[in-house]
Amino acid sequence: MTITLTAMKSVIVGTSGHIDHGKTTLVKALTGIDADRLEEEKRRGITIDLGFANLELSSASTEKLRLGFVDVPGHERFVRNMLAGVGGIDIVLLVIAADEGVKPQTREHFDICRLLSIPRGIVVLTKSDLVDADTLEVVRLEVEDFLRGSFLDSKQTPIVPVSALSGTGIEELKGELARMASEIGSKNANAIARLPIDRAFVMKGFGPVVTGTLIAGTVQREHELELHPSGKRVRVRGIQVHGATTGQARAGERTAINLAGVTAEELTRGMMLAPPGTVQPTRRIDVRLDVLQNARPLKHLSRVHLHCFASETVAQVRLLGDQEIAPGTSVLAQLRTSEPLLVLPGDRFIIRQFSPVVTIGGGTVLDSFPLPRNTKQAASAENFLTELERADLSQAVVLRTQRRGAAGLGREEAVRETGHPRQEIDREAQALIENGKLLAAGDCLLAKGAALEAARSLLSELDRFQKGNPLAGGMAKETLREKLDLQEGVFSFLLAQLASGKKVEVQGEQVRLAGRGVTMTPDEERARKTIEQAFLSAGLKVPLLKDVLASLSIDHARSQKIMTLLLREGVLVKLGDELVFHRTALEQLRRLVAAEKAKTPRMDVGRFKDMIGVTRKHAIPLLEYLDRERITRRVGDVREIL
Ligand SMILES: Nc1nc2c(ncn2[C@@H]2O[C@H](COP(=O)(O)OP(=O)(O)OP(=O)(O)O)[C@@H](O)[C@H]2O)c(=O)[nH]1
Ligand SMILES: [Mg+2]
Repeated sequence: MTITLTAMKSVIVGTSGHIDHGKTTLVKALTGIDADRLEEEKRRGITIDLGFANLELSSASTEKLRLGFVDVPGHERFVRNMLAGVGGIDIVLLVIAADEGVKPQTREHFDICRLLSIPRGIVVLTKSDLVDADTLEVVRLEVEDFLRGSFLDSKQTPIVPVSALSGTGIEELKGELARMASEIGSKNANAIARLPIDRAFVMKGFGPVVTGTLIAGTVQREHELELHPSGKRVRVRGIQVHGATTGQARAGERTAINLAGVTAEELTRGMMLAPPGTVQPTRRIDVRLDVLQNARPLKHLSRVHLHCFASETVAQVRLLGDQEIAPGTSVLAQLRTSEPLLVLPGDRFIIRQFSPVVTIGGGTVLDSFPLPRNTKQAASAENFLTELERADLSQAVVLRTQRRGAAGLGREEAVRETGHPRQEIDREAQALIENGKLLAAGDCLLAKGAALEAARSLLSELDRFQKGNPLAGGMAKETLREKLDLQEGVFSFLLAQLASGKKVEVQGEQVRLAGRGVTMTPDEERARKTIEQAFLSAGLKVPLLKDVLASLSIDHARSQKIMTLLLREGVLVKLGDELVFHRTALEQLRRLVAAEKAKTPRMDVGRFKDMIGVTRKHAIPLLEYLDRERITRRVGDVREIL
């Protein structure tokens, strides 16, 4: 026997429409499932919260289709619940009762679907049994008129009259659903997984369970996920897709996850699950904002309710330029939310008036990590967003790198900002580096212009320092980096570039302009010779450093610098606070001690003193020096010559 595994395509269908127009009844007629699961819903005969059902269909090409239904409430007071379910749906069933026609929540739900860019839908005229053929025709014309020019224009999408009572039209509707569902392309299962939680509850014997429509990526059993916005790490203990246990859920599936590592109290609707350490919630979002034709003008600093997928929060609207947005227009704006929110570029959202609460607009997330800006920078932010709006991933990476200037864009930041997985970012970055559009500075991406500018500042900073400190012979790398306020990776990259271009010379921890070492005046040069000579001729019986310096004709600060230079070059060696030796003297000492080994391999301090003729005060530091240099080794009170 051979087993053929038929790939099942999952498609999410959401209902929409005015209260009592027959949404829940329609879902039941299609699936056999009553989506009203709350006792109160049954008692009052209305839907209050989201309901779920599923149905398997075969398309004309016998492809297996699994339809997950999200049934929403029509009551105007429960639009917020409707909003929690409508994000992530593939097909909307706009339900309009034939005996009532277009009503307020028909309009509001339709506006919401449009603003969320729900890609396709079917208009269902329910309760067709309650009207005669002429009335049905009139309603159909009214509905066609209402939807003209929209994504539900009757030229591209069917209007199906049904009666749940008699069953008329139900099979036809299933046929339309199957046809439409089979046209939907498969979703990207490799994207960063995101599950907006629309329900959280405890299942006896299992613990906390969350449900939602997996809007992107794949979730696997036993994997770790991060709960946003709390940042809590949780483990996937079990997964169900459409009520069946499975090892993984993929984008587009109605998913229930049994979680470990979290209590039910820590879970609520509106939270989002994603792979750990990839994406992050934010409170500032730059968006394209559309205000509905029938809304009031939306003023700068207005407070609104913001809905995105299952989440809901209050946000302040900050306009970039104008003082208000006229109805029926669209502008770029920033939303500052009162709660942190996990959103990514391209996500759609809805805004509702603060009070009275009605839907007034919506839009698209462009940038969930805008850089801080003042009013003067608003214009450049507007340019950035306008370009970003049209950009593909590669262009977005370039734009986001450019705006970071010399700070560069870390790859993890690129993941967080774009919402694309690291692999994709690396692939785009590689191509951009290869074709010369961006530079790789360690883990950072750097725009060419920014790199050139930073290199220029580096050289001029170095030049300024070296001019001011001619005896320093260069600048400490770390000081220069801090001065320029550059990240480690970017700084080392620039130094390496400038060094290979023979613009600078790096020596240990020091950097200097190429060919620009120490420059000395004639009296400094003389002082240097004097110091060196003083120690050279003294051998091991060295004079006090302060006496040598006092004998010079130059000021203390300059003589100190010359000392530093001599020490750095290794001409002089410092063995104590005031104790300095010439390199040659120490070399002679090493030879002397090594030769001494033939006579006797051990010596105490006394013998060492006699051997080289110095006081105990000098003998000890010299012996310690020899220990460090591994010429001798201390064993108790004596030194063993190695
Ligand atoms: N005659 C007739 N009655 C219907 C039909 N469909 C629904 N109804 C009735 O209309 C009433 C409302 O139906 P629901 O399915 O609860 O309406 P709903 O759109 O889900 O309502 P909310 O969820 O509260 O917005 C119920 O009494 C149904 O029996 C139909 O095709 N024909
Ligand atoms: Mg209902």
